[in-house]
Amino acid sequence: MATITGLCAHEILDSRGNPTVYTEMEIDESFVVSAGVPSGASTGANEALELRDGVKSRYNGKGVKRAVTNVNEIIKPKILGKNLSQKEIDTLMLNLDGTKNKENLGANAMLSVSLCVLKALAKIHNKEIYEYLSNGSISMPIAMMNILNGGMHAGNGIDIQEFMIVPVVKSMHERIRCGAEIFHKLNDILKSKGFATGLGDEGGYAPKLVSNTEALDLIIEAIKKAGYEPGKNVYIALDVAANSIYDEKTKTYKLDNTKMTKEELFSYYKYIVSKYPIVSIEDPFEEKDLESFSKMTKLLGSRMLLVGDDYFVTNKDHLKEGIMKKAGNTILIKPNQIGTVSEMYDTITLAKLNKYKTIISHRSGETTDDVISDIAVGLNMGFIKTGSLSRGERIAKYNRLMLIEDNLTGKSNLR
Ligand code: 2PG
Ligand code: MG
Repeated sequence: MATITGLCAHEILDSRGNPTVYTEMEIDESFVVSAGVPSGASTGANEALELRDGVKSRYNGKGVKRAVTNVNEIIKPKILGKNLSQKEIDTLMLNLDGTKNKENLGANAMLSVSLCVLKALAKIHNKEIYEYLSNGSISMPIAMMNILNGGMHAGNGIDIQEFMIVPVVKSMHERIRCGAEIFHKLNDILKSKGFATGLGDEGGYAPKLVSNTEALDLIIEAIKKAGYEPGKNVYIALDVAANSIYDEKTKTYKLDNTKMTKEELFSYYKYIVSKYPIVSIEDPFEEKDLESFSKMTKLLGSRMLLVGDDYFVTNKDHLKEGIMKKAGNTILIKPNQIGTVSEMYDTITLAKLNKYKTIISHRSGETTDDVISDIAVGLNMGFIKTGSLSRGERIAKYNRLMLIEDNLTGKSNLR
């Protein structure tokens, strides 16, 4: 059995220039693995706590020195010399933390260690992470690529947070090629119409448009110009992230500068899914409104993915409630929403048992850590959402997927 012989956490920066946790773990004094933790902007109220220092004079309160110290001074002495076991190390940290929401240690501190354990386990088994995770069957995911950013990920006044293209072509390489070609055509179209081509947090364009349907029209145009067929080999997915357009006081949503009740918003969804090849909508209503989510699932669930992110926060108890209320048919899985790999597995297992589809997801603040690509393949997630076809931290995941596919198809022979 392998033993943990070293552990050291550091404060590094994420893709938005905010501090995050990066941890290195040594096994048997012979090799070191490392993991970087991502960070969200549009977070669900029930996500596990991301511990930040709150010292205004340092990184505007966003420092993670306390989380780093928790790894180096609290977790480290307890796990040095311990056997390398995902369940045992995760349970040890959960007990050490002792809270429901990881408030003491911080989910960022815990996840950095938990991911190191996963990576080290793959290594001692002499396997790639996706191989280690697989129970025999392996599949490349369908990617949802966020080529036009709005909401809290861009300052362009577009309400819907993510406009994603979903290429459904044969291989991972072809899906990524298709995404990149459409992304570049969108650039040409935006330029020719006089729009800015600056990027949002997830690497998609962030033009100032008059409406959300204008964004959809531009994407359809880009798909066609790139030589693909909307609704045939390329579809559209949306993350409305409805929490961020919801006003608790008036119980209304703001879309295209109009206040809408939940019923009006539902009608808007019915209209856009009848007009555009939309195959997936994430977080269509604010996270407490499971009832509207259920209604929408009843009406549209047989023809499209209805994805719970802020509703479920990768947490099996929240997913259970969704299952009971028949709310959604798909769960977004973000490792840092829950904080340990073991709990993430449990949630994925519960989802699969109940025939919910699963999408592994990046966060809007990312590092170059590409472990979610291995998780997508090894656990047969079906789908991955990892941003646009630009910015190193997003591309790292796509590149890893292409290399995995090359491994799987025997195209990785060095000699
Ligand atoms: C989301 C995510 C990732 P954030 O809402 O699905 O795209 O955004 O990381 O800001 O929560
Ligand atoms: Mg979301």
